[in-house]
Amino acid sequence: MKLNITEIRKDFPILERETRKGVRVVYLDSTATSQKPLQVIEAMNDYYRRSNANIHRGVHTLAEEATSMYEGAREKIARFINAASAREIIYTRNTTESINLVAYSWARANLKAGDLVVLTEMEHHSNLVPWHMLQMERGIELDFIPVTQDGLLELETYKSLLDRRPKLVSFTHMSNVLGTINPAAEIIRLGHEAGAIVLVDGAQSVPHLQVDIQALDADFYAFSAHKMCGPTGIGILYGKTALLDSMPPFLGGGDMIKEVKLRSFRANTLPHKFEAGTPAIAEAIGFGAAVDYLTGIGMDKIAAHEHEITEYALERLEEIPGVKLFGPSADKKGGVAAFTLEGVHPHDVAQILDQDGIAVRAGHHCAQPLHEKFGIPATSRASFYLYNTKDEVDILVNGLYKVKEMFG
Ligand code: 7TS
Repeated sequence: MKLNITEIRKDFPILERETRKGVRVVYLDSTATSQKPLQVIEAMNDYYRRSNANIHRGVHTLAEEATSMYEGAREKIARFINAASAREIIYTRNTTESINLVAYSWARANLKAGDLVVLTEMEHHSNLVPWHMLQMERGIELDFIPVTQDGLLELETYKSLLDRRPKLVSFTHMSNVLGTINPAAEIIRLGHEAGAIVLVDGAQSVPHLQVDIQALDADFYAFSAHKMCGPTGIGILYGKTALLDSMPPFLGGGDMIKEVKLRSFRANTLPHKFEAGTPAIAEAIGFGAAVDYLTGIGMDKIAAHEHEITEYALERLEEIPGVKLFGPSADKKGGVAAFTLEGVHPHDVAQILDQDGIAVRAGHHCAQPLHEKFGIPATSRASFYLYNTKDEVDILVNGLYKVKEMFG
């Protein structure tokens, strides 16, 4: 069964928007953030209209309702990634904060000078800078799984890095530039065999692939709602119960405590231990609605649709003289097409496409070291989600021919 794209597009009112008179938006930037369906927008509105109250602290009806909606969303998210328990689902602000939580809490309690952390050359800055900061503070060592010219990880080099017994391996499940879907289960298994804890940056994978966290056996897994039809301002850190239990709190304040004395405190149980202060309640509820929405459609169908669009897009883009694509072939990647157009700066490409309503991103996409590896400062990037169509790919391709004409 295929996706019913006409029906799906009706759920996203923004896709009808004109960016200028007579020019409808062609949104090809879901890797940066996805659009939001009415079901999510309305769930958040309903909460503010009917049930708004602070959570975990009131006995009145509204507070109980808000708490149950907030915790209900956590249960949905736990089921969505097949976590063993909702206690393993920590609300954060986004993937970036989730990774920082691991760096500040787990890593500062467990890593000392000289300890090795293995990352990859295709990481988003969110999975680089927290480790740079720890390197400066603690003197930990960093090393990197190299990326091949085809945009794949060099697993043989990974195996030799593991001989050095890293304490932590942290890698992206899917690259936000190359689109590469990394063999996460294998990377995790090998990491565990070498005695490492493994953290996965799932910002691009959870929105597009069926992720089964227990089958993957990741120790930590980070993702953001806003890339999967949910609101901004909320993300998840998944962690195995035993690990999270053993970790010191991250931020201190209300809600994360069991008891406070003038000179001491006792931390709350999971997951509240890591959720200090009034959280993003409406956003959590919106996140739950996003998970319902994606589940209702079916992650397998979404992945199949994206694959079809990506295959078509790569084929069509390749036909354009002067276009150079980055990353592996469609069978090894998700819905991302990063490219350069000979003789035209990626920013100019994006700006000219914008005149026809086509939204693509240009720049280093927060993966500067990866661009450096390929010897370029920037790329233009089109990315696809469940609501994109082949017609939109055609509009992009026509737009690129126009760019070429303008630049002679
Ligand atoms: N990790 C990966 C692989 C990402 O693609 C992103 C965001 C992040 C981490 C950070 O997510 P955040 O929700 O904490 O901001 N990637 C992009 C992008 O490709 N364009 O804009 C944001």
